[in-house]
Amino acid sequence: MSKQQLTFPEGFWWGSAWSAEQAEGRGETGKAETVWERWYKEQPYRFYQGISSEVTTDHIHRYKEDVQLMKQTGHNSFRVSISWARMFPNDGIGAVNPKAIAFYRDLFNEMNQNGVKVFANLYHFDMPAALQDKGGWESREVVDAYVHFADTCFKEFGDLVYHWFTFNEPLGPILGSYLEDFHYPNIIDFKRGAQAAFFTVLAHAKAIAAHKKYQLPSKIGVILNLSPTFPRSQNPADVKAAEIADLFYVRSFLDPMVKGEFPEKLVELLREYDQLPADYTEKDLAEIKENTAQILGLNYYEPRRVKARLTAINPEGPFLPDWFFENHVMPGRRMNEYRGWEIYEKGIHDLCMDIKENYGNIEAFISENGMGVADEARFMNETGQVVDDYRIEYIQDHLAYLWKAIEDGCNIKGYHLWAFIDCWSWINAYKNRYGLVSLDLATQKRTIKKSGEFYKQLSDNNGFVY
Ligand code: BGP
Repeated sequence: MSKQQLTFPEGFWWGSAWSAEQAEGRGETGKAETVWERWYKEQPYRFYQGISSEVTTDHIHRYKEDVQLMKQTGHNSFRVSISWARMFPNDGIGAVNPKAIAFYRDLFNEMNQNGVKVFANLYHFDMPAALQDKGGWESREVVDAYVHFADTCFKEFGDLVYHWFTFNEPLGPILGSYLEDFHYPNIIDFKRGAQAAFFTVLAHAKAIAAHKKYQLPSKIGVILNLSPTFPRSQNPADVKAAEIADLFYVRSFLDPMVKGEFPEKLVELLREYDQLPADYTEKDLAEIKENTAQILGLNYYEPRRVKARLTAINPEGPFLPDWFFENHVMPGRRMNEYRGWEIYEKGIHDLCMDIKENYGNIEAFISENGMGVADEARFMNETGQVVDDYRIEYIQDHLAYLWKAIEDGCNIKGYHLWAFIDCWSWINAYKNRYGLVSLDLATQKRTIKKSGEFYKQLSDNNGFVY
């Protein structure tokens, strides 16, 4: 096939993302303990090479240098998260921290002055530990504390932020905390997870209502991790398995947060197995219906492939979504061997088409997509630059399908890569490097990777030859 220039719509958002807990470091502003710091204290061995979130990319001290790096790698937009624990250092509630306000205002000003639009996310897995002790997302009191935090952010930073997001991947903490043991407090209990999920959706709606009050020019939405679901075959049992997996992992947050309604089939299924949350009111449902996302961030890494369950489950064991399906690995597919994820670039097109066809073609962008690689120093040349042609290829392959989605009428406004500079990641710490810029953890030296240079050209040309 002959090569062609793929040009994106004017004003397309080129950028990347990270989050407070993964990049800032503790700093001296004062900050409440987060669930990650708490968990690390209790079980440091759960974290790769015993590295905690306190040892990070030290963005809090180096943000001016980092904003210059954003510029040098072609960013016209960037997603940060605002740390709830830093804003409210007294256990996530009480008096707001003037030093935290000063830090974020400085950072956002610096970004704006350098042509980098601020995409601010309010929650990226970093619950203040004291609020987790009060029940975390299972507690209405914590929902109120979150809404107060959100309201404070709109008031303090509303003039500097381009777009707001209530949550990053709300499904993650529910899966990790209540079903799969990768997030504090590591409970296995679906029904409690359903309650926490319900209150997360309610918190999203209440934050949107608070944002409306300020009549800011920004939009507010949510960032969801959505893997298009595919059955192993067209056999009805496999198709049914895929439908159920899709309800649990895709529609569970997408429907209530974007359409204002929980999927009926999921509600019926949970009722049948007595797994519906106990605490919900008509007023909650009305608030959820009234306050939906105005913009949608799509995190896309891999497809979900499933088949009908072949092995029996233990009906005495805890209720889990995988009672209804088994994951399926399609033979012969390209994999990200470090993460165990299938690389399926067409999935980005499928996902965008789903949003176009089933969610009113709401304004959306790719808010995460990227390639984690272990021991990336292997790919350094003699000048110390990581020569990551594999990442450039990965980005191009996905962007070609994103471009096609736009051609097919999807309302896609931008692409943000995960991540900007190599940063700390939940239990994987610094195992898998994702950045456009590499980090020497010992010296904090940052070096633009080959992909960072590519990204600058991509953004300057608003496209690339493919
Ligand atoms: C997403 C999260 C990010 C980031 C990324 C990579 O789910 O929103 O915070 O961590 O995944 O994941 P990992 O670093 O575990 O490979």
